[in-house]
Amino acid sequence: KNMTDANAERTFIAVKPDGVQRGLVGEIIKRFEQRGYKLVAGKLMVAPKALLENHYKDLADKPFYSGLVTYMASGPVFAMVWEGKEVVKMGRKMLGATNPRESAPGTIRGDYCIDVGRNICHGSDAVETAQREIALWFKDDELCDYEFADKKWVY
Ligand code: RTP
Repeated sequence: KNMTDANAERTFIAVKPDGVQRGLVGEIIKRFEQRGYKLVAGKLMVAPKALLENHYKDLADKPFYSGLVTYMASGPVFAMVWEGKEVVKMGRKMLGATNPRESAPGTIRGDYCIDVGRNICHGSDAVETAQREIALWFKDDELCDYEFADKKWVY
């Protein structure tokens, strides 16, 4: 592979059930594609409760935890893995603050939502978290290793 380790950083991004319901899957994919990041995995799935409980295990003692798991299990989510330089940090920046009313306009949440309990997307908060979440949501053979065929089909 002709890539430095830094350029091969990966993050887990998910369009939550409200984002899927509102038809925002394409918009969210589009922003990461246009920024220049590489999609290495993606699937639409209704997440099993056990998966969500594991995903959010650090929030188990929060008052909003059970509502959060119910919300996340309420319909399909679109789970993705994106790759590229500092994609974990940049992904969080592109999503905006957790509370959409504190998300800057121009960010995904800042442009499309209002309530923290319906904030349409998830992004890993650190490289180690990303590795844990990717392993939780995807099997190894669901991750695509490929290079962009730069300038082969477009001029
Ligand atoms: P995410 O994991 O979804 O990217 O969000 P985050 O790291 O920015 O925020 P975190 O504190 O880990 O919270 C996870 C999700 O829980 C919901 N939440 N509800 N006060 C509330 O009702 C409340 N606070 C958080 C949000 O959906 C948040 O994204």
